[in-house]
Amino acid sequence: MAESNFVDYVKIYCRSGKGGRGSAHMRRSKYIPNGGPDGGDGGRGGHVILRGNRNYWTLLHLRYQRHIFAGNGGNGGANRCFGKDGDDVYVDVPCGTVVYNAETGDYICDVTEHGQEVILMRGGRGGLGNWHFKTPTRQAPRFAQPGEPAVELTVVMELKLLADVGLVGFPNAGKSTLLSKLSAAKPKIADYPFTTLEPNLGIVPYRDGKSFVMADIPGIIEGASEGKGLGLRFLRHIERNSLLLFMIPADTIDIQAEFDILMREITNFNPELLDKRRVLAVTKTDMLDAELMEEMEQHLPPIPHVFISSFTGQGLLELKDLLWRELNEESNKLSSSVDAIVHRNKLHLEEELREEGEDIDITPVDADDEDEELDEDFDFEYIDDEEDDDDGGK
Ligand SMILES: Nc1nc2c(ncn2[C@@H]2O[C@H](COP(=O)(O)OP(=O)(O)OP(=O)(O)O)[C@@H](O)[C@H]2O)c(=O)[nH]1
Ligand SMILES: [Mg+2]
Repeated sequence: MAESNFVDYVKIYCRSGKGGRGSAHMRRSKYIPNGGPDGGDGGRGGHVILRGNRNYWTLLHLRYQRHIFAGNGGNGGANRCFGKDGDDVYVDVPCGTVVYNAETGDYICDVTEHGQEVILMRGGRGGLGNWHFKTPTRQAPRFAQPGEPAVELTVVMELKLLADVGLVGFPNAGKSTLLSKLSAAKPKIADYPFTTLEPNLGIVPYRDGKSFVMADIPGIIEGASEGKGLGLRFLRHIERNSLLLFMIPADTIDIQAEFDILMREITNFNPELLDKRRVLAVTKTDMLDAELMEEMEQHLPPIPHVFISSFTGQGLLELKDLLWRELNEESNKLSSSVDAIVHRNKLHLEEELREEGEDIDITPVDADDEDEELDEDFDFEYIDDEEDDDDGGK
């Protein structure tokens, strides 16, 4: 899926800025020969900050950005001059981005709202200048604090779509057709399995100007949680939905069995998904008559259900009512479920990388390269050996 514009996975090497050094300058002017220490503090290193931006829908803009560096803090100067703070780097990400440590797979943070800012990596603090260290008995400290080092880390950013309703079903169940009927989205529809290769979102208008968001993800087959079909790649997009709408065609021989397979796959993927509300839609009912429907009703799984047909429009209003009712159950608000969601650590990271062909080697750029250059203009007066240790403490 190399050419696809739907990018929901990127790996980036990030580094915050290091703190500037404090200055160890001694004041000397024409008529003040021993002016005492007047070295200023170093500036703070720049942070790497993630910012939620609702104008982005995918991580496409970060696809070819392999490195993100924040600016280093400036060194302190004579006359108690502070060093300049390093430039912060803002990384705009779509709402719903989750960040993991690429080496250990640990969950780091989560950006869910427009304008939300999360400091991914803090810049190092600047060092204190020598005038902080003067005491009555040590009037000329010829040392200052170095700045804190930068933090570097390779992170994986994953997009988990923020939708209210997630459509879950086997390929060809009619998921995309339903989305195209209920919303203005225009997903590809065809009578072969795996028509949908990447998730589609649609806004479903409801009464009185209200609306909710529906996500159509590629079909799930038995073994999907182990990587069959399109695998678990897209299952994460239903992790955040507050409600799962199961879709099973009316011509299925054993609806209960299909439902069980779908349940098994999503629970294998993430057991937390069991806590979500579930609704069943029996689709394509234009192929059934009323008698058959009644008979079928007795063998359905024990969750709220509707019979729908995207072709005739039968049951669609009823479905919207049911979805709206379920969405507004107090226990089921999207906001609360976003907070409550537990993002599993990415234990399966390696496999996933291989599967996605994303394992491009990101060589960390050596932070030490610039050190010499910075040290040159540093007005540090080296302390005589017999004097205090350079420990910077009071
Ligand atoms: N008779 C009938 N056919 C339907 C209905 N809804 C969808 N179909 C047909 O079912 C086939 C599959 O529909 P899609 O919407 O592409 O199914 P999907 O679940 O999105 O499938 P994948 O994207 O492959 O997972 C298409 O040929 C549709 O025309 C319906 O209500 N009645
Ligand atoms: Mg589809």
